[in-house]
Amino acid sequence: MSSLAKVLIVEEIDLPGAEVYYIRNVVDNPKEIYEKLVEEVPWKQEEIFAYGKYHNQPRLSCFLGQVDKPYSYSGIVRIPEPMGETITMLTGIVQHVVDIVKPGHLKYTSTLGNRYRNGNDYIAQHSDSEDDMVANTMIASLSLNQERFFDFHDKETGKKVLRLELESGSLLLMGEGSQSLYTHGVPKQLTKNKERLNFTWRVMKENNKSKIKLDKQKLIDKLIDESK
Ligand SMILES: O=C(O)CCC(=O)C(=O)O
Repeated sequence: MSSLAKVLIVEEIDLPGAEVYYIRNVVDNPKEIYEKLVEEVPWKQEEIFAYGKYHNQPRLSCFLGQVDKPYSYSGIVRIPEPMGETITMLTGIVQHVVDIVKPGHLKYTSTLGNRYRNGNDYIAQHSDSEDDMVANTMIASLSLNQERFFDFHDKETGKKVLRLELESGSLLLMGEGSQSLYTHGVPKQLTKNKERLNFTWRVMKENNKSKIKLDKQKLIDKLIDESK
């Protein structure tokens, strides 16, 4: 069982117009947690819809949380699966840290997990859909095992303005301004060949089904397949 690290230093990241914090060593046993989550989480190779066709995402992923709050992005819709024991425990820790940094913050409903199998896996520059999330809530991003670069690009100029290296056991909090002014992404890093897990906790809106862009037959097939 994990516990919250005893001393937390909240580093304010200098990104003009955006509220971003970085906190190292939020959990005291990241390696053990990583190993549990590789086993416990229903990792999937998802497809995204881009340039008129479906492509495999360059990583594995999962979406866990409250079942009435699906999440749609990149032409796909994710129906949440239940949080297992370890993610439920981590949700408590993440919520606790966020309650300290941002008193009165809403309760997290969901977490999106990404599993980067090696340095070839990545997530392209993007910003997370604010329409699907409750306004003025923070995305809380926990990294486990392999450290990887995490880049912010200015949306207006398209230029890279900040590179962080997210360490195992660290939590990055992205608040107001971080999605509207910047994109973020984890580039390929061929020298970093250990596996990395990342979970981003979000406060999702009550019912965002109207945003579903996936074509209906694909969604029906997916639901039938998942219920087998
Ligand atoms: O892996 C990461 O650190 C970032 C993940 C991310 O940007 C996302 O899930 O939207």
